[in-house]
Amino acid sequence: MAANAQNPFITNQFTADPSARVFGDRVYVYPSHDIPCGPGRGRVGWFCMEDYHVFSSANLTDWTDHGVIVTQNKVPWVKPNSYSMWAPDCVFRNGKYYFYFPTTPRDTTMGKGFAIGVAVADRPTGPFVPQAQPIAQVHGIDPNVFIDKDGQAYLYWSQGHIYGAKLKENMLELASAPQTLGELPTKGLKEGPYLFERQGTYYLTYPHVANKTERLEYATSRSPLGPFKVAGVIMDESPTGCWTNHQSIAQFKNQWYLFYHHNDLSPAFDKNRSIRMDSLFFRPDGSIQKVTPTLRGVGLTDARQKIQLDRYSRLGSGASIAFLDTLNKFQGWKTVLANNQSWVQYNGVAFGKQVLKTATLRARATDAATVQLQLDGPAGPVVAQVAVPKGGQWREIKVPLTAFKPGTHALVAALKTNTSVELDWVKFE
Ligand code: FUB
Repeated sequence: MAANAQNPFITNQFTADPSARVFGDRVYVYPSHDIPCGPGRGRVGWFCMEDYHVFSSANLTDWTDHGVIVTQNKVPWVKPNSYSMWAPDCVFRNGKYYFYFPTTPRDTTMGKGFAIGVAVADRPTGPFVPQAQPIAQVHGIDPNVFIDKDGQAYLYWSQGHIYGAKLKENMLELASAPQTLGELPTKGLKEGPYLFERQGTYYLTYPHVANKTERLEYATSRSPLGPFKVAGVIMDESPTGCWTNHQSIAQFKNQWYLFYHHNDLSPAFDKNRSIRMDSLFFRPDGSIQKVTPTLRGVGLTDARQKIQLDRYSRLGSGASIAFLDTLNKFQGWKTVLANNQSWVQYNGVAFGKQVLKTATLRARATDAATVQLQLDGPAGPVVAQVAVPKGGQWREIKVPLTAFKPGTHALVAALKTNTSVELDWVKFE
């Protein structure tokens, strides 16, 4: 499968809490939409979310933003300007799409905290029509809906514990009393339930604070409401301290994927997050192999596209990553090579069979620099040599390829002069 969803894979806005669903031949991702708080908009230092977008892709490479599907002040029961549209989910049943979202109700007699609402649409991208009232008897956040093979639907949510209940056929009301899903860790916050079934095993996945910040864990059962047995860790805590993580797991074209989030575009404030995806694998006994987060993401990158080296697979000594524009982080990143030992490697570049003749590198250097493009690792064959002129401006420098090797290769950009250089992207034609 050819795909190159580098991480984070949505970079036009902040996104979090991705719920990925396969509807037909596309993957739809329903995330939360973080925005910076401001005067009269949310609470300083906290989550601020006023609406939801949906994104979709047929190849995990090209993502379409379908725009806003639900917004706080158009939901009749929501407290106006509460900016608390937290982690959602969406499922398909009997020709309709049901979008579940937690937020703050206007009616305080419902109790403190969050309620969970539903909006219904004929298409996965909406228009979604919100119900007049939230789901009765449900207080909490992070709704997740699972429909079992026998057609019974279940709603899961969190509020200190993780809860589950059967849903009625109408998908709008509970069909059984909420039940606490026990046998999960009792110490440390648990939230964000996401349940799926594979080969008769029900996997309940959830973020849990086992130490300082959330890591992704899972428990398994032979039935949707348990009893569950804690089974392991899917992803360790963020190495850079992003306090939350939030997952969904989906199979698309015979490959399983973990969707999660990190604060890539807002390293100094972890309530402005960005969604990511990486491949996920099961061991023969059904257990989940721990996923190491990557910048490279999933699938192959076509050599003719702009290859964003800063979403690297490996970095040599003296190589580092920085924002292209620290005042507008949505512009993305650059790779900085500091000396003649520095290199960056980007795996999974699909060169195809048709001979490519040139490489174009977007780069800049204060003093003249020479960059070699190599295949298959820092000791691999050189396919192009790029002279980056001095001057410090960004330039797109096109050079002939000295060799062409068909197929899929790791691409390396290595600095060969003792001057520093900054690289944005490279592409082949
Ligand atoms: O996005 C707001 C909250 O942060 C979610 O509801 C939690 O799961 C955590 O990711």
